[in-house]
Amino acid sequence: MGRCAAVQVVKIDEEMGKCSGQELKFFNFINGGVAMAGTFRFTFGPWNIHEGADPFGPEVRSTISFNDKLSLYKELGFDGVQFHDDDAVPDLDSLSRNEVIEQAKAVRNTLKDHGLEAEFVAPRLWEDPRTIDGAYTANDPEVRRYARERSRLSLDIAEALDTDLIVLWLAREGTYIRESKDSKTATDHLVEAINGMLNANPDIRIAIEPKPNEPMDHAFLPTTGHALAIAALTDDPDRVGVNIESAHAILAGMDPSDEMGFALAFDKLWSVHLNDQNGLKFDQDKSFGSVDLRRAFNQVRILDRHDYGKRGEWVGLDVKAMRTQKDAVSTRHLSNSREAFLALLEVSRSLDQNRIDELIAERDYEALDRLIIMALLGRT
Ligand code: XUL
Ligand code: MN
Repeated sequence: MGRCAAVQVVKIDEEMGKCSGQELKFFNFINGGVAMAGTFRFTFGPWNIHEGADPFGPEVRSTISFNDKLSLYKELGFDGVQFHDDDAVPDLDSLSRNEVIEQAKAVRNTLKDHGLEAEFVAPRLWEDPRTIDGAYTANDPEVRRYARERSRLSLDIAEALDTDLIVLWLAREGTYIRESKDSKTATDHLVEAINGMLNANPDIRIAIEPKPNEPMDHAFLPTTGHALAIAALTDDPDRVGVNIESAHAILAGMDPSDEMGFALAFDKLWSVHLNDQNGLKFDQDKSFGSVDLRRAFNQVRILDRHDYGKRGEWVGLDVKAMRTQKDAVSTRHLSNSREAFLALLEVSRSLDQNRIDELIAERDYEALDRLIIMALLGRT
């Protein structure tokens, strides 16, 4: 990309930041397809705008109500909302099934008022005192029953919100010490729980979000491979796929773009949680591209090259603002992550694929390496 082209891209990105959805498609059309970002639609969850508490200190920013958060989505460039079950229906354990459905329908109407759609609903099975030792894989059968019942309410909420996608982040399905649970039995319990959901509603799809650790020492489904393998054991494997989070893949020692490519080969990449992670430590949920731009570039590139989004898949973010961020600028991590995605998309689409193919044929990977680095630096 020459200097003028780089300037043009910056201008386009500035303009694109003000549009979304249809507007972007039109924008791309009148710009001769230069930006070509219209096929990607972005989501985040209300938990991604937060008060900044960490395990060692209290909240540092004031709370923004759910409705106020919804009114921020469009101006940040987002068209869709990710939900935990109780983001949509707070205190759902104390409500009847009909009350849960009614409240979820009211949320759907609010979404419509804001011009937003729901991407998925994820049962939050890790906060209730009953699930201290796991939910679907708890040793106590009463706890397993509670987890399965609560999950079925998530299906009702998803239906009321007009989405067919359930995300399962299996937070406490693992062990602190190896001897506390039997991993063969735990896998059977997970299959049983997933089957319960698949059979309760023939229209829903389940995307497992693998993560190797945190809060558990060892999780039972740590990688994309585990998630896709367990799908094959269920009553309807075609309805079980994955949501791949960049940071979770990195924590498992995997390259996120390779995990995505693997899931794409199975037609099972139904959602992504883009973010970044600085090595093997706590799950950081840093802004997309903030640690390793090339790793972020390769995620964008694999998604774009294989038409992710063309069948309605959303580009989801799961990013946290730094604790140091003041109230007035506490949503910048969201717009910055989206902007980084679009800028990397632009870099990827500007590459000379014939030249790349030649270098691959010549096996001159040093030259290919340079070509990618220079493109990321805005130099050709
Ligand atoms: C946890 C995590 C969750 C899920 C949604 O690490 O990523 O936010 O994405 O339940
Ligand atoms: Mn996530």
